[in-house]
Amino acid sequence: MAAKVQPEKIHGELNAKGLRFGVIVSRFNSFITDRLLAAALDALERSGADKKAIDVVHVPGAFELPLAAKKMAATAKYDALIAIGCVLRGETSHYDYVCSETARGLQLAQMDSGMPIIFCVLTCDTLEQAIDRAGLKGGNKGFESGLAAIEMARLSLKLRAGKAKAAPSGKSRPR
Ligand code: INI
Repeated sequence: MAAKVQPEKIHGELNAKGLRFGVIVSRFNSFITDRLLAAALDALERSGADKKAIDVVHVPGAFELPLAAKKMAATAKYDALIAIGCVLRGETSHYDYVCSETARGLQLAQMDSGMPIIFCVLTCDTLEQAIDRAGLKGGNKGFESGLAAIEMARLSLKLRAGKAKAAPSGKSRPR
């Protein structure tokens, strides 16, 4: 009988030692974003990140997160970024524009730069829903984002190293 094929599992370890992080935080709804930030920093530091290896940048609102993230990614100083914001639905369509452009802009910045940018932007109908996700019933999305940043930073380093191994002479494999 043929031996079972065992696929190689590749993942990023949750070890932040030696990694550098940039965190961009929106001041709008700071009652929520301050709590998300504290939990994200807690996750990074408890996983071994050095305080001095984390830069925190503040922007006015969620809509400003993508540009700041793009500029930080361009410095190539970081292994991963975390974008923190909280958008609460109001009476007009403003909410929809802010949500969609923030998500789109962050994804574009991530894909253009190749640097992991973690989406820690709460998009909620009510303040209660946001509070639940910033340290109450729903846990804390900031903490989850910190862990996601570490995992993606490690995975990116691994995939980069794998690429170098596959094509040592700088020649890429034909597709
Ligand atoms: N910014 C937020 O981060 N959250 C919100 O809920 C919000 N609302 O509802 O208006 C918000 N608006 C500001 C926006 O992000 C920009 O800072 C502003 O439009 C200036 O560009």
